[in-house]
Amino acid sequence: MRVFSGVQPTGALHLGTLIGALAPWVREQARHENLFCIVDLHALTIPESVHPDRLHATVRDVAALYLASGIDPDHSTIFVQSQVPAHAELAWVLTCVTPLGWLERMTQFKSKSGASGHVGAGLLTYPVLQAADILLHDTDLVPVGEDQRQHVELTRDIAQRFNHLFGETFVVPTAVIPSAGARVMGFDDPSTKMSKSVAATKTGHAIGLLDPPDVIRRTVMRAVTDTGRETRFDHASPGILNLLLIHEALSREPRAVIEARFEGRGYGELKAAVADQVIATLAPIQQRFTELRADPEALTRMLDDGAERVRPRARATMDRVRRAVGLSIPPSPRTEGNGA
Ligand code: AQP
Repeated sequence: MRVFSGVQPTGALHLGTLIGALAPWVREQARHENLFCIVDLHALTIPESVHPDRLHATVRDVAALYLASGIDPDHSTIFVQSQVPAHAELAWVLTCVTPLGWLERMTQFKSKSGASGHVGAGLLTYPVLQAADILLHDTDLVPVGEDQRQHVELTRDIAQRFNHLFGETFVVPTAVIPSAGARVMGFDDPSTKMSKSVAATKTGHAIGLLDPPDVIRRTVMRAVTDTGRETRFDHASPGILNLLLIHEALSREPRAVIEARFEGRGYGELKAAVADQVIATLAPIQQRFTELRADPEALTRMLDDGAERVRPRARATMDRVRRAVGLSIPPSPRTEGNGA
């Protein structure tokens, strides 16, 4: 099976990104052929939040966090989306076959366009770029957090519509959502998904993967909860359930074991245990990140190499797409010297 997934370099990666995406990628990577992308074109979707002087460094930091979290470059290819221009080329073709109503229905578009002062067209169409990211590489499986399920469903719809209009061209991919921790909520508000953009403006919302232990402990201890003592998964209030789910995702213990541990204890004990667990999980990641970051050239070389490895398949898919819709096929890069 070929796996594709990615993260936007839009800010500090948080515990939700680790539990919902990076950790499941690492757990499954030996079983599949994996492509893990840093989707920097997506980072332009809200231009007001782009920092041109920092984007490049953020991309490298995300690459270092992939490696530090356990992505093994011998099993998995890591590359930067904008280094493979076929992603943008395919996105245009797919935009032309995507009905406007499908995009207007996306819940992320609705929530982000409501929060943004002015709405760029990219905010509406970026799920099509995401579809192109996935379909370009003949992806079978897309491991993502729950918030991305709708976008992978859209990708399937776009692939099927294209195949119907122009003949079998794309593999129709399947979303893989983790059974534990698919939607980590904000510590300040357990009704909102933990997200980078909220974390950038509110303290106490998220735990960044590079946060020091004292910040982690403070954030967890101040997590919004109710005033009761209920620590069973099925009966807990949203704030406590969020802590229990984080505990479950990090410890990989059965729910019954976790419930027995905290039965009849106060919320303080649960919070302290979760804080300890998050600190212990992040410590080796942070140490490895610091080592990797000390050699930015090595990270750049790895990313260049990753883009080189994925270009031939990207080119083959684009040749298939061009043939299907009747566009001419450009000459081979071997004779012309230009990549896909
Ligand atoms: N809170 C979360 N719980 C579980 N999984 C999550 N993911 C993100 N937040 C959570 C998963 O992480 C992967 C990468 O996401 P992304 O950073 O590319 O985009 P996003 O989902 O839009 O993340 P944010 O933090 O909300 O970023 P902003 O604020 O920039 O939009 C995906 O698999 C996602 O499901």
